[in-house]
Amino acid sequence: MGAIVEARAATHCPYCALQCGQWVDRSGRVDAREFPANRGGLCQKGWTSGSLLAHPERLTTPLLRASRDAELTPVGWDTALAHVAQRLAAVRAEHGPDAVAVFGAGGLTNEKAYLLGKFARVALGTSQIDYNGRFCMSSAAAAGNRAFGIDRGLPFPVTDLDDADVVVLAGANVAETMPPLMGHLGGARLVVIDPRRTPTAERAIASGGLHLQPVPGTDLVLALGMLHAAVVDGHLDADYLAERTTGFDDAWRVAAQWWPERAERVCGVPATDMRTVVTWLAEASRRYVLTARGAEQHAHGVDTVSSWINLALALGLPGRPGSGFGTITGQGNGQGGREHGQKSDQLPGYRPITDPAAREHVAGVWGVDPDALPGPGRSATELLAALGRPDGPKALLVFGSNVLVSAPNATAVAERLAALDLLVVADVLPGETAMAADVVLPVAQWAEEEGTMTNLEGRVLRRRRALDPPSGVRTDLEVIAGLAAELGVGGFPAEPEKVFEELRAASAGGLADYAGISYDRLDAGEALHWPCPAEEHPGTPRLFTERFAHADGRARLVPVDHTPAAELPDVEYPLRATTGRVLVHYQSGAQTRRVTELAGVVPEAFVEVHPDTAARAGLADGDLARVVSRRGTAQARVRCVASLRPDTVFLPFHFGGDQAANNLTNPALDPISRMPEFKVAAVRLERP
Ligand SMILES: Nc1nc2c(c(=O)[nH]1)N[C@H]1C(S)=C(S)[C@@H](COP(=O)(O)OP(=O)(O)OC[C@H]3O[C@@H](n4cnc5c(=O)[nH]c(N)nc54)[C@H](O)[C@@H]3O)O[C@H]1N2
Ligand SMILES: Nc1nc2c(c(=O)[nH]1)N[C@H]1C(S)=C(S)[C@@H](COP(=O)(O)OP(=O)(O)OC[C@H]3O[C@@H](n4cnc5c(=O)[nH]c(N)nc54)[C@H](O)[C@@H]3O)O[C@H]1N2
Ligand code: SF4
Ligand SMILES: [Mo]
Repeated sequence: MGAIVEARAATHCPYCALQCGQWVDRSGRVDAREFPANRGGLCQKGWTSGSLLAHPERLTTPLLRASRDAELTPVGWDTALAHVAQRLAAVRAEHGPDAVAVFGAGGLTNEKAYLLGKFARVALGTSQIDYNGRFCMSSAAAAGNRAFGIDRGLPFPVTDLDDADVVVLAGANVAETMPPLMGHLGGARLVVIDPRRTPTAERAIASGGLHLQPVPGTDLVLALGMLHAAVVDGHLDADYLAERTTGFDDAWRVAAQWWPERAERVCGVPATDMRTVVTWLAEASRRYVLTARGAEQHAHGVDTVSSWINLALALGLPGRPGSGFGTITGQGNGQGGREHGQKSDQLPGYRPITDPAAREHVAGVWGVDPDALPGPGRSATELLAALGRPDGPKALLVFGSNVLVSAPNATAVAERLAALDLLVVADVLPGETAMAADVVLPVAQWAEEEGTMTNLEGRVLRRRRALDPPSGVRTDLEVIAGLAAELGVGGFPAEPEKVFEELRAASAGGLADYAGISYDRLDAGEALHWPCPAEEHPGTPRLFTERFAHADGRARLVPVDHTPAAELPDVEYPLRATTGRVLVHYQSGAQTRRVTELAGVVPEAFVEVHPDTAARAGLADGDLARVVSRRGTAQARVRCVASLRPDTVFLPFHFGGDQAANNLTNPALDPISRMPEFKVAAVRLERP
């Protein structure tokens, strides 16, 4: 590795998709950096991220377990990589290429996501690769593709929101999940749709807006009721619908049956509130509808997002300057991570793996025969469920995900991991999944490596190295390249810029076209949003201003109807559990549970319960409770919350083991996106 020249590096936060600007100096000290997305702000996670660089629990040497029951012991890199390559080759020789599986992540840089996808298809020859974005953005992505012909979370710069008059947030708790984003919403009347009175909902009330509190899993009906109100109260934008869309009549045939009072009976939101919000949206000049995981992580998440898009289209929002529809991407590279081929059905540039022209283009860049590229594989949840089964993968490589904590039905996932012949995890810290592995590969963190990330507005950003990784640690790219070399396969560079150059070529002509983006342009300070097909192209900050990405240039309304959650409350499991996030923890908590300042604020799992509901279960505020579903049990400290719906409880999913919310969750999948239903499971409360 070369010497670090600058005293501090201009980079971005390791965590969420807002990708706030950071300075990191040679000793790993983090400071806030002025950047449009965060305007010089950081949240508590960003401020404390530097403490993980020299953390005492940092993984600094490969670990290997000689057999399934043996302890993990330190080994050298040569031994570790040779062992993995030899075991992978043996599994493949015995069971075929699809017996080796790869699991990636939306936190990986574009370069890593790209190289991992190529590694799976070319070096391993397996179709079995998917990633944690299936748990995150896949429903929003599928609905965006269906309506607009392209999937870019925000099709406009995040700073466009600064001038908004009205913003509807469906299932987004941005005050906790992207605090600096609230700075862009300061001038708007906010409407927050969330079963809980979150800090974001409080802000909505303070802004003169509304907090709508639907039953978890019923947003689709709420949006249908609002579309009905839009039509009946004369708010349709008929000119826009005629010029820029198709499908309104079919969508209306469904919505016609959902007058607000009828919708209210299913979703619990007062019909008058539906009408009020529609009037606000229709009468304001600058207005946005944004969705996040609360509306999307359902077994009918794609249709639910479509219902919000239908409403936005009926009111003429998408593609109109100063207005729009968007979905708030979650992970640091959640956007880029879903474009470059680590998804089971996809090749770089957001190309479908089943499209012969796409296969030919990418195979050309990779120097392989298109017929040698595998077809689509299993989606994340299905992949995990197949591990160790007779027709399923026998070996799994994980990069950047802590599936033992974050995947649905976590107890069953633990059984599947235990049934593998070989589990390899590349991680920075000893998270739950890493500690269950046969081989642990210690990798560099964000401030120790170069690369690119694509933030929630489709802007490509440079991640820059501020300091060298601890000795004994390699970058993910070096690990992937090293494994390919051990397997005897060439064509896997480890230098980020070289990988990016290849990615540019592979993405050229695809929907997510990066061909015109280069490290030089980014380092010169250009703000490049994809698509950017040529070096002379300025990038595309705003999509849809002239046309949508379907062949006819029009957006599509899709007729979607109410479908109940996959699991409904009954006598045995009378409550709806929903899950999500708190400000101080990130995802599976592998990182933030190790940051003292953060772990001190929320040290253990909790369950938010309405006081009456708690009393009925014989529980009081501060008691330890057992939350029980058909899949398993989670221990959590009771937090009585009077503003919560009495039929609903909420648990954060940031804790593992006995405290894992995912012991409860239902792996029911959306039929299109294959996203699991994280946001609704039937549970009961017990005293321990
Ligand atoms: N602090 C923190 N910030 C993060 C992350 C983190 O782990 N911690 N993760 C990042 C990532 S990857 C993501 S994906 C984003 C997620 O960002 P958000 O989507 O804002 O986060 P969640 O807490 O998952 O869900 C948002 C809200 O949905 C509500 N909800 C539950 N069920 C329903 C429902 O049926 N309908 C509606 N309308 N709402 C419902 C929940 O009560 C919750 O308040 O956050 C990113 N930022
Ligand atoms: N019940 C419930 N479950 C959920 C959700 C929910 O709302 N409710 N949300 C889902 C969503 S939206 C998401 S995005 C997932 C996220 O859940 P996970 O996929 O588990 O994501 P993280 O916790 O971010 O896991 C990242 C792991 O990778 C490591 N890591 C960090 N950076 C790097 C790197 O550069 N390289 C490598 N190799 N490793 C790295 C971290 O130390 C950590 O162990 O959880 C999903 N699970
Ligand atoms: S909002 Fe997201 S990107 Fe910004 S500091 Fe917090 S975690 Fe990091
Ligand atoms: Mo996510």
